[in-house]
Amino acid sequence: MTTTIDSRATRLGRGAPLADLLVAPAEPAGTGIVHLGLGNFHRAHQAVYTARALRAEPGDWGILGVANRSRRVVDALRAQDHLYSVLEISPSGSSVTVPGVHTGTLVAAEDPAAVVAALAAPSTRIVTLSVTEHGYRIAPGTGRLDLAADDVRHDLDPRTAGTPVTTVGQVARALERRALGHGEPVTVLSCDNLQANGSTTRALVLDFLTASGAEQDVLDWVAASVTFPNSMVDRIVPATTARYADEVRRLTGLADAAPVPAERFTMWVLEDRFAAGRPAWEHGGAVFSDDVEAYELIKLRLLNGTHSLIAYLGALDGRETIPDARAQSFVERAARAVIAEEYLPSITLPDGFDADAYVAQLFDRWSNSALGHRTSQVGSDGSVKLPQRVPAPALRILRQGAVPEHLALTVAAWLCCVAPIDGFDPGPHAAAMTDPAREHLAELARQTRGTDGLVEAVLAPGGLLGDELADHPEFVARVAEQVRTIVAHGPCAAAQAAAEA
Ligand code: CS2
Repeated sequence: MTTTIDSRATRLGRGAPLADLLVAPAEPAGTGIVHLGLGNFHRAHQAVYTARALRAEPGDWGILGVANRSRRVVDALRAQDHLYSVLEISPSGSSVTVPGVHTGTLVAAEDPAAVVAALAAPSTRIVTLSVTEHGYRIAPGTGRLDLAADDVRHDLDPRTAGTPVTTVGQVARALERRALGHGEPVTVLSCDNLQANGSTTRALVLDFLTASGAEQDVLDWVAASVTFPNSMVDRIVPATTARYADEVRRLTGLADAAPVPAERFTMWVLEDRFAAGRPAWEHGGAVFSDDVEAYELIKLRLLNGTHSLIAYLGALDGRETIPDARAQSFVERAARAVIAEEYLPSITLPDGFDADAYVAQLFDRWSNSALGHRTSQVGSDGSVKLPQRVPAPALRILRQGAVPEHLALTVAAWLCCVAPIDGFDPGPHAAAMTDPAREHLAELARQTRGTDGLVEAVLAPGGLLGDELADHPEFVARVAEQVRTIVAHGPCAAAQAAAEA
């Protein structure tokens, strides 16, 4: 018989299976965290660390989860007393746990005023974010807030100050309210794959406050009472499909409308700079360190950057999943080359860091075929992911007088997947990739002539990948050449050309 995964209070007492699955046995005493971005990543990462922290040290660190637009997860969670399962999938088998740390949910698009009120409440001591790279509205190339974006302009307008729709707008308006009201300190903790994610978030919030004409008192209060720790987050978490719910039901007998699949591996390294306390996340395995930057670069480049290359080459080769893509020998060779020759030399590794072991573990993680992580998921949003992954290591090599062949291949393969190229069909997995720049790329393709024109426009100053790659015509030419090779001969030939260059 299948029981719905709900009502911790009643089922616990009856010895239902849920009791054995719950990570945090008692309901959190109160809500100390408001989280923006109620996606799968948050629910399989921070929520699990928080549950383990609460099991070790109970406290009022329940999480109010805010979804940006979609009601789907919120409706499901509300119907299940905010309980859901995390299905850990490894090649040797799967297991289920139930974090049980969410105390409520909101949908930002439906009630932005309630989101600002929650962020501004004195009981909120930490604001966490996992809103993806796109969620920060960083202007291409500048690293600053995109003050020209329609939704940012909406949020800056004094007439709509109470109902901001962007993440930065919501956080900034709430901080302003805290500053002018009770003044309780708070921590804003980004859990996204951005370089220096805490410092970047702080800069974006300050850009917003300055552009909105915030009083100097507010800026002074933010400087004194709000911290923005940097953090490196890591766990591969695919999108949910029906087969995961079936698996949870098979393993536990529980019906869960919002399960989250995840690999077993998980890692969190963060700076211990919290303005108003924090859960004892170290009990969940989080590492507090002053050297977060090195871990961020290792993760963003070795894992995320290479992931992008695997996803684009794989999709162009007709592969639906990352493990299937990675299993193609030309993809594996390209992935190993981009790591060894282009990403690793760009990072000063922390003392004692075992790069060989880390890389071996990456290839194991990418081989997890039971997880079924899609190339179209990793390949989505390349226009906002690649700026975090590619330009800095590419420029380093270009300045030494060489061409980063596999980074050029990464950019070329991305363009082949998401930019319209005359007479070229990139296949169904590329077609399934979403990217906020698809329309812009189509416009550039209309305005320019041929592959060279398109690549030049994409890499031009003020373009999607920053200002500086355009100073290196040899890079621009190589990307264009690789686009032509992919179109004429396929991704394997392009990878071969990169290896032989
Ligand atoms: C991936 C990441 O989709 C992507 O761009 O590279 O989501 C990756 O799976 C996570 O960052 C792993 O921690």
